[in-house]
Amino acid sequence: MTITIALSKGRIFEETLPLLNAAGITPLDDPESSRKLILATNRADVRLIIVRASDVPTYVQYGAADLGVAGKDVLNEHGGTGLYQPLDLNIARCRMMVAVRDDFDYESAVRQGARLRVATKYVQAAREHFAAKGVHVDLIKLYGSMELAPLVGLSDAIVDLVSSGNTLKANHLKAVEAISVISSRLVVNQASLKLKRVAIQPMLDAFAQAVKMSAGD
Ligand code: PRT
Ligand code: MG
Repeated sequence: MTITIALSKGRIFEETLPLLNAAGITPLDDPESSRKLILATNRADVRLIIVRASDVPTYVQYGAADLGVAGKDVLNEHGGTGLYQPLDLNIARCRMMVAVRDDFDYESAVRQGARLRVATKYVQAAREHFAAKGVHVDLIKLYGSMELAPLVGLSDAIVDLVSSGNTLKANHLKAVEAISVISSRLVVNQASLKLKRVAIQPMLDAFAQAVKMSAGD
């Protein structure tokens, strides 16, 4: 019985490593230097697959991976169909925010009931946020580099993730609203959890224990 875990390169892989170690799993390759998309681990029955961050829920939903780690942002856009989400791993933390150009008066635009053009990768989250506020928006779907959109007149505002705030600052943008706090979740294929419970449950327990330890209690 092989267990396949889907991860994305970069911060998710790096911040999941200590949790994998706590569960006795060590990858035999580094995805940053290896071109392999399937990584063996010290355990013959556990392998990792490296996919785009936004593709993690899809691999797990269809059972191509049994487990995965995905940001709440990604899970919200995906919808979560077929996924069991037992654990907030409390990693890759950031905030989803509305941002505009430094010189844009967002408050008065909202107060005047202006129709705002909002560029974002997070169309679902943006739609929900502005609908709840009663603000009319035209959403423009982008796949990255949202920060550019207000600078070249594509949009009035963006909805993006912010951690240090340096990217906004470097592009003369300011955050004007917080939408939600984001962290990454463990996701599990619902059928895998039933059929491979003997192998998966100890991993879930080890992850939960490691998360608890890193929270300092
Ligand atoms: O890069 P790719 O298009 O493949 O996908 P991705 O950008 O979704 O993947 P990745 O690895 O960059 O992010 C994976 C997950 O990390 C996201 O789904 C989030 O849940 C989480 N995360 C945490 C972040 C950030 N912090 C973050 N700061 N994801 C992206 N960013 C970006 C943000 O979009 C902005 O462009 O970093 C920039 C802002 O950072 P600061 O530090 O300048 O504020
Ligand atoms: Mg990225």
